[in-house]
Amino acid sequence: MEQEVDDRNDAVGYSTDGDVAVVTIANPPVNALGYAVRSGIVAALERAAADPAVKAVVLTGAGRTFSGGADITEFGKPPREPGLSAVIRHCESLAKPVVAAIRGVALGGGLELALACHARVAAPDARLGLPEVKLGLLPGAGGTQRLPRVVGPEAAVEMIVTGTPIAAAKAATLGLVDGIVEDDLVAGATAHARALVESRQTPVPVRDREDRLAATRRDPSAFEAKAKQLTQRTRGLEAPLACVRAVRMALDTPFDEALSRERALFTELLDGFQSKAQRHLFFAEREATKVAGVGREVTPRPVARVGVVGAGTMGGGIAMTFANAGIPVTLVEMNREALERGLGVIRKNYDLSVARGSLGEQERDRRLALITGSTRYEDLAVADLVIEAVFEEMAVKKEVFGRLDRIARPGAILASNTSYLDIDAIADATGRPADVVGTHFFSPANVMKLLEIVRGRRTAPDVLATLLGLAKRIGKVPVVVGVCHGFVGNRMLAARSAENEALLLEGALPQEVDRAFTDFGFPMGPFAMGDLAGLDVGWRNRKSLGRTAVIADALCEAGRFGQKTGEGFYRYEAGSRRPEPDPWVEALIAGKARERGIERRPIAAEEIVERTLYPMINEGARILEEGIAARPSDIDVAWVDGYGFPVGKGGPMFWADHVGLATIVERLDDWHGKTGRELFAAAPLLRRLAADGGSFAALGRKAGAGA
Ligand code: 3H9
Repeated sequence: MEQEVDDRNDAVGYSTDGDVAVVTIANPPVNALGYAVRSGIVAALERAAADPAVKAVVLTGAGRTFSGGADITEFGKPPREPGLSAVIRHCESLAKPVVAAIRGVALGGGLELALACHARVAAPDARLGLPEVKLGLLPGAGGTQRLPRVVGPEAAVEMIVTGTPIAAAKAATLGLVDGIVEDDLVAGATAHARALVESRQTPVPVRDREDRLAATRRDPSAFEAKAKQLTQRTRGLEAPLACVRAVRMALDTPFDEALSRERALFTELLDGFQSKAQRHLFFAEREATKVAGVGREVTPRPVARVGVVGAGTMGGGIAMTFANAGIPVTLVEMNREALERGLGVIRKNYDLSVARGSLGEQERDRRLALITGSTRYEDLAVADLVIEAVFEEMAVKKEVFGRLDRIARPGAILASNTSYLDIDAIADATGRPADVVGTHFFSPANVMKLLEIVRGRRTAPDVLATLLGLAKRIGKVPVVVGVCHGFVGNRMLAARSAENEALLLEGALPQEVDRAFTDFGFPMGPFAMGDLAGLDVGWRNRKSLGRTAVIADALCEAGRFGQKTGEGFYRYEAGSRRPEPDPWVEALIAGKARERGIERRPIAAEEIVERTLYPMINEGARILEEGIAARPSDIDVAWVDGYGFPVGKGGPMFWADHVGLATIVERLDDWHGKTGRELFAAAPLLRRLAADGGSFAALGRKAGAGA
C-alpha cells in the first residue's frame, strides 16, 4: 500500500491501495469527531474525489476503534465548521463509493458517519450503537433518520431509546453491516469497495432508501407499541421521548425537513439541565477512576481466580458478578446446607434469566461451571482476591480475616464487603494490612453498578489499582472512598433518612413522602424501599445499637416486616409487590403523634425535599471536608449508580449547585433554628462555598487538578 500520510492534518490519515483511498481517523483515545477530525475527513474525501486514479474510499479508525462519536468536550463551546452534518453530507454525496471499516466501536456520531457511507463492514468484535440518550441527547447528525432506513423503524427506535450498542453479528442480521471481516479488516473493506466499483451499480445513499419504512408507514401500530413500551419508565427524562419523536419523523416527514427538526431537538436537549447533568456523570464516572497515589506507574496485581466467603444474598451476587465476567470463583460457606442453599439461589437466578430470554442455556451452564462451592477455607489458597461477605459484625469479620491471613497465598488481596465497619480494624486482624481493602457491593450485587472501594490507612496502591481495573472487567463503576461509618453512600443515606419518622409524626403519610421522592426522580421512596428490604433488618440493627424509631418499631412489633409479610408501611395483596396505602398505618401514626402531643399538619413535597435531601447534601459536604471522598463528582457517581439518584439531576452535589448553595444553607439554617437538630447544622465547607458564591463543581475542578 502506498502510504501518503497527510501532514497537514495529524487527526486523519490518507493513503492509497491501488484504486482505493484509505482514510483513517487517528484521534486517540476513541477517535472522537472533533474539529481536526471533521476537517480532516472533508479534506481527505475531496482529495479522493479529485484523484481520477481513485475509484472508491475506505473510511476507518486507527488503533482499536472506529469512532466513539462527537467530541463531547466540544459541547457547549461555539460550533466550528465543518460540523458533523456537513461531513456526513459530503460523504453521502461522494460520487465514489465509500465503505466504512468498523473495528472496536462505532457510537453516536461515529455510527451516523458510518451510516452515510455506501456500505459498512465490521470486525467480529465490533459494537455499533447510538448511545446519545445516555447523555440526555438524541442522535443529532441524521441518526434518527438514517438508522430506521437501514434496520427498520422498530429496531431503530429500540437502539436509539435504549442507547445500548449491538454486536457485529446482530448488526449483520439487521442489515446494519454488509459483511463481517474475520482477518484484515481494511483489506476486507477494500475488497468490498472494489466489488462495488466493479458491479458498476452506484449504491443508493441511505437517505434515499425507503424500502424498510414502507410497512410501518402503512401500519405503524407495532412501532407505536414498541415506542410506548420503551418509554414507559423514563422517570421524567426528556431525551427518550425526544428520540421517539425524531424516529417517528422518518415515517411522516420529508428527509431534509426531518434532519433540521432533529437538529433543533438536539440543540434544545443540549442546552437543557438534564443533558448537562448526564454529561457531568459521564465524565464523573471516568474521573472517579483517577485516584491520588495510584498513577499509571502502579502495576495492578493479576487476578485469575476469586474467592468469596459467605454464600448469602451478597456473597452469591458477588460470585455471579465474577462468573458473568468469565472469572472463576470459589464460594465458601460454613456448612453444606448453607452452601447448597446459596448455590441453589444462584442457579435459580440464572434460570430466571434463561426463562426471560436474557441469557442462553449454554451461557448459563458456562457461568455456573465457573462457580465452585466449598465448605473448606483451605480451598481459598488458590485465589488472587478473596472477598468476605459474612455477617456484619466486627468480631465475626476479624475471625474470618485471621483465618484468611493464614490460608491466602502471599500477595492475595483480602477484601471485605462490609457496608459500615472500620477496614483498618479489620486489617489489624491480619499480618498483611497493606493487602486489605473494602469492596462494598450493592444489592443485588450482580445488577447494581456501583462498587465502593474502601481505602484503608495502609492499603497498598497496587491493591487499589487492581480493584479499579477489575471493576471495569466486571462492569462496575468504582468510587474510592475513605474509612468512616457507612463510607460515602450509607453515611449520606442515614442523613437522608433521619427525618423520616419526624415527617410522619408531624403529618406526612408514607405514600406522600414516597411520592415526593418518585416525583423527584428516585425509582422508589424510602418507605416502599424499607418494605422491600425488610423492616426487621433495621429493627435488629437499632436494637443492637440501643436506638428506637417510633413508627418502624411499632410496625415490627406488630409483625409487619414489609413485603415478605404482606404488610409494612403499606399493605400488599397476595402475590403483588404494589404498595397499597393502609388505614391501619395511618391510624398508628396518628395515635403515636397524639401520645407525643404533636399536632399533625399537611406537609408539602417541598418541605419533604428540604428535610431529607438538604441534610444529605450537608453530609456530603462533611464527607468532602474529611477527605472521605476525593471530589464532589465521586459522591454523585456513588449516589446515581448505587442509590437510584435520578441521572437527569446529575447526583446530589451537582443538583445542589443547580439549586444554589446559598439557598440550601438558608433552608438548613431555618430548620436548624426550628428543630435544633444537629442534622441541619450547615457544614463549614458548605457555608463557606455559599458565602463566597462558590460551587461544588468549582471545588471539584480544584480537586481534579491536585489529584
Ligand atoms: C454524539 O455523537 C452526538 C451526535 O449524535 C451529534 C453531534 C452533532 N468525546 O470510556 P473510556 C474519553 S454524542 C470526548 O474510559 P473505554 C473519555 O472521557 C457522543 N471524549 O474508554 C476518557 O477520557 P480520559 C456519543 C470521549 O475504552 C477516554 O476517552 N458517543 C468520548 O472504556 C477513554 O474513555 C458516546 O456517548 C467522546 N465521545 O470506552 C460514546 N468518548 O481518559 C461515549 C470517550 O481523559 N464513550 N471519551 O478520562 C464511550 O461510551 C466510551 O468512552 C467508549 C470507550 C466505549 C468509546
